[in-house]
Amino acid sequence: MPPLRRGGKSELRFRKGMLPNPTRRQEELVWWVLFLFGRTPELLGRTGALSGTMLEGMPGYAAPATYGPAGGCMTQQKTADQKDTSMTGTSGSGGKKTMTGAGILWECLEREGVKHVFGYPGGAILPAYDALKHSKIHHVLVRHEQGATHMADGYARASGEVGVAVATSGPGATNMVTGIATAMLDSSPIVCITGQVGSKLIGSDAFQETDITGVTLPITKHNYLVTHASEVARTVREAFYVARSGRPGPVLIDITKDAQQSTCEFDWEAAKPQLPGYRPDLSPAPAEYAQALELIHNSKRPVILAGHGILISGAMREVREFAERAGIPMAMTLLGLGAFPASHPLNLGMMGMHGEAWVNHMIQEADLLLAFGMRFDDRVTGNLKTYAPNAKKIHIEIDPAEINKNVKVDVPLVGDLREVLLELMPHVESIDRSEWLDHIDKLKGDSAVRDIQNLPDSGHLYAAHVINDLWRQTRDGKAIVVTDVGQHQMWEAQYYKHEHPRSLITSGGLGTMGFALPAAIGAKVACPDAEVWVIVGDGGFQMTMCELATIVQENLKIHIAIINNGFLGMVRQWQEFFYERNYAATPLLNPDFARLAGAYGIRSATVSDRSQVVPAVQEARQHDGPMLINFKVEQEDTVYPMVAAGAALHDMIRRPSPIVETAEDE
Ligand SMILES: Cc1cc2nc3c(=O)[nH]c(=O)nc-3n(C[C@H](O)[C@H](O)[C@H](O)COP(=O)(O)OP(=O)(O)OC[C@H]3O[C@@H](n4cnc5c(N)ncnc54)[C@H](O)[C@@H]3O)c2cc1C
Ligand SMILES: Cc1ncc(C[n+]2csc(CCOP(=O)(O)OP(=O)(O)O)c2C)c(N)n1
Ligand SMILES: [Mg+2]
Repeated sequence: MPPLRRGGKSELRFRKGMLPNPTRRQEELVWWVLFLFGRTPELLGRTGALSGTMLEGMPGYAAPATYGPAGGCMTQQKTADQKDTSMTGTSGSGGKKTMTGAGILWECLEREGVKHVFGYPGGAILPAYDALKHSKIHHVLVRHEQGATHMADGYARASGEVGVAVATSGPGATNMVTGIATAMLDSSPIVCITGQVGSKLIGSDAFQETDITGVTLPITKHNYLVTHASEVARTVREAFYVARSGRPGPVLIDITKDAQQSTCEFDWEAAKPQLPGYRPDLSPAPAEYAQALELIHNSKRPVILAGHGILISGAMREVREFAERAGIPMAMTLLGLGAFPASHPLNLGMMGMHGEAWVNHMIQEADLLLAFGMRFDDRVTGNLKTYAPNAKKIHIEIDPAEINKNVKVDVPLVGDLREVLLELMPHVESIDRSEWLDHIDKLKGDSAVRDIQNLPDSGHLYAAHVINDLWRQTRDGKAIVVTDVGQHQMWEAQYYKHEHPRSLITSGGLGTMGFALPAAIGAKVACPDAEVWVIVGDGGFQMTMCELATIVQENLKIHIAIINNGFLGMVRQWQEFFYERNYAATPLLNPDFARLAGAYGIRSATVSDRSQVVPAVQEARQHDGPMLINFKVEQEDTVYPMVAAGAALHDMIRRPSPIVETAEDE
């Protein structure tokens, strides 16, 4: 057996180390015992149900939920176990034939349902690239390996399927690190394949040798070093299984050059994943359901905290039914936006650092919080000591390592959200909560909130206006908006009303500048018929703008809105509030973005007046190709409200201007 590096180990270290929970400790002990005496039951930390075939028939195994595209635009990827094997080439599903490791790699990817990969070649991965000529898979040549990982990530978030990125060893592999960490923090299923130097050279500081499994140990759900062709098939099958099941996440497969070049007998059936210890069947105990129901029925001021797990679980319908039946209003995390229609009367908007003021107040006043597939990120809770002090907490979560990690909960329901809600639903009583809902309405009305239509522009162009106008223009369809990180990202969350699942793709946990442009390419490749908009800052755009060439090469109709404020705006805002306006290293000297686009053959426009916003957006939509719009917006504008780091959730910095509006901005 080749040496294996287990991401699971690091998860135990990082995730469980934070948990003073005795069951976590027991799990850790079990893990070490098994590690010493056999194969590691890795992934105890970032667990969740391993779906698929390998545990079927095992005593106590309950088939996990089918996580599908969950509102995505494609049909679910199917493994060869599920699909017609006639498409899989000469070997058939049960047949054996002698193949190179490189050939097996592409064959297995095809059998896993992969249609597109994003990659960049180099010496150690050349055998794989050579074998690509026999594959039906479409390879998208990127301009930087970070872009490949974000594209795979965008592909996964748009479609609900596994995205694949490929790179060579050494610098190719290390360039992937940011994209892998981005996917890890947001539970996005990607598989990254890297070439590695020949197995005999490992450890010799060979040309372009990097211990990429070591480097990515803490930022992958799992990773593998493959040193023999005979391990390729099993590893690829396991990697997909791990990436897409339970709590999704990135998996890296590092394959030595000789493993790609040498041959072995390929046997798909024999390569079935075998992962004892990876727990697919976590579900709450009946007593926990009963406790949860009691809390729900006794609550007078409940709030649902709706997170990304709704989209991952595909639980949109169940969440809606639950909220409507129980009459419970819903606050959204940034990554949950779109999981519940923005226009639904029970949808109150985003919570947290830049969430709606009334939403944060409601959370602080609530007597019950129901966390649905969200992980109480610090951007969401503010100071934990003062967080929702009067509320009991129910946490429905697939990863037990998230329970009690940040916020101590009264009732944990560990399992797939959709499955858990289906169990709960028949027992949920309809309760009149009009008093609580009326109170929230008042809170909303009395708040000094944004009414973007009334915000005077006095000849200036505000980012909020641009984004709100963009929403008005595109709301007729099901546009996918991919944002970068910064002020524009928060304004997008506030002023673009997401009605549909997977219509917002953004880097939340790692907050990776440079994410948007490549992630949008991935989304467009996954959903070729969708209207795809990039909303990106002038700073973040310059981090991955080389991928404009990829857009042109692939002939992708992607619309790019640069919110050009001449600053690293979000950092400038922190300097404004907390560093006495010392704008150290935040003003940007920018190129002429429109001319830059022109150099790539991309149509472009520059807009600095509000009256030009709608015509430019319309032109982009009508144009038969990509278009970049450089929106030159107000330079020193601020995102409100803001919960300062370490402040209580209700202690928000509010807009100082006298503009007092209503929440109605239609
Ligand atoms: C500049 C900036 C500002 C930000 N400000 C805000 C803000 O004001 N408000 C805000 O909300 N966010 C904000 N964020 C984002 C924030 O950092 C987090 O990324 C976000 O809050 C995480 O949302 P989440 O917990 O829903 O998603 P994730 O972090 O993706 O967590 C999803 C959870 O669901 C669980 N899960 C997955 N699958 C299932 C399943 N099938 N069943 C049950 N559970 C499942 C996972 O295990 C995980 O615990 C900001 C980010 C940036 C970069
Ligand atoms: C790769 C990376 N480096 C640094 C940061 C820290 N950071 C967060 S927001 C921000 C400014 C973003 O500027 P810009 O892209 O122009 O967007 P704006 O905030 O102006 O809308 C910076 C530097 C980050 N999130 N990611
Ligand atoms: Mg900027």
